[in-house]
Amino acid sequence: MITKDEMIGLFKTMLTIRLTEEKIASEYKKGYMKCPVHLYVGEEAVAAAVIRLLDRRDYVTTTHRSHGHYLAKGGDILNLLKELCGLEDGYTKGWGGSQHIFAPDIGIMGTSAIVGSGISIATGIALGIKMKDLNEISVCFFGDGATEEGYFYESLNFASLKNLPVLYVCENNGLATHSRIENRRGEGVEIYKIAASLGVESKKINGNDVIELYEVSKNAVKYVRDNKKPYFIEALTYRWKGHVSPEEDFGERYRDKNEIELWKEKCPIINFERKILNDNLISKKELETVKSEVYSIVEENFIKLNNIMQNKQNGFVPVTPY
Ligand SMILES: Cc1ncc(C[n+]2csc(CCOP(=O)(O)OP(=O)(O)O)c2C)c(N)n1
Ligand SMILES: [Mg+2]
Repeated sequence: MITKDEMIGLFKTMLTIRLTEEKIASEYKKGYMKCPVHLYVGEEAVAAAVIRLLDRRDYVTTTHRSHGHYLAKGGDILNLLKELCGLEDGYTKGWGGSQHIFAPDIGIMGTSAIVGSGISIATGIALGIKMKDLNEISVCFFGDGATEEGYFYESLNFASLKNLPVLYVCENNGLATHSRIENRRGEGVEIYKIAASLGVESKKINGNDVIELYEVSKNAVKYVRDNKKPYFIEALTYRWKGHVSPEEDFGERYRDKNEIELWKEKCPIINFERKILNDNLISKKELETVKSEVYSIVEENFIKLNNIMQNKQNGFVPVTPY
């Protein structure tokens, strides 16, 4: 049973990610942000639920679509924005940009644009944890496309063989750039079953239902930590925005607007909000207070960024001229 504090925490994290991502999308046209952005809008429940169950010392690796994981792990909003602008005081001193955030102080051990690479890094971290006999766990987020890379098979096989404390979280949005999963995998092939065939305990769940995610992840995190063995979660979800664009991209022959609209009805945040209000787990007033708190925090960070960038306007050159 989920407590009220946990519920509010999940809501705050999902909303922080959503508002930050939407604001990045709307500010992008100002031209301050110098790197490509792969936005996480629509998939927030996965990062919020899994990462809330981790300790600060636990390790996370993620992908080109990493802002949500970074924010859920406690990453500072302004530092992320500075990184997107190529500023020297961003998390990777402006060199990494959106796709290469590295924040070891909060356990973000690297995000990478090389699809699938985080899976092997997380597995290596888990091997290190085991060799040092530590109690941390290694958690790895990646997309369905990454499961088609060699890293996936080699890493899961190794983690299974060596009993490594690693939680693999596949965010299956059914898309890899503009390629649909049904055009990439044989009929009836299920990703979580591939993991199981390699000897890794695995489960497929609704990645838009934050409560189901939280409950399954709670067991998974405990399983990995207590047994020092790998676990695999396949979370079914969907990205609303373009693969690498602040805009929605439909009509590119890989999906139509109707499909995005159908998934919007399954919005993880709105549905969670509806549920907790209907079940009287929180009052409307209390929820409004939480919302305006999150809204103000996100807004304040963008105001700070705009001030910084306006002061730099004359002759500003980002560290990495993308
Ligand atoms: C090794 C490698 N191959 C191809 C690419 C180009 N690429 C970038 S993102 C991407 C799709 C990844 O899809 P998925 O893993 O499902 O993540 P999603 O974008 O859906 O979150 C591809 C093919 C790459 N960056 N690295
Ligand atoms: Mg995908």
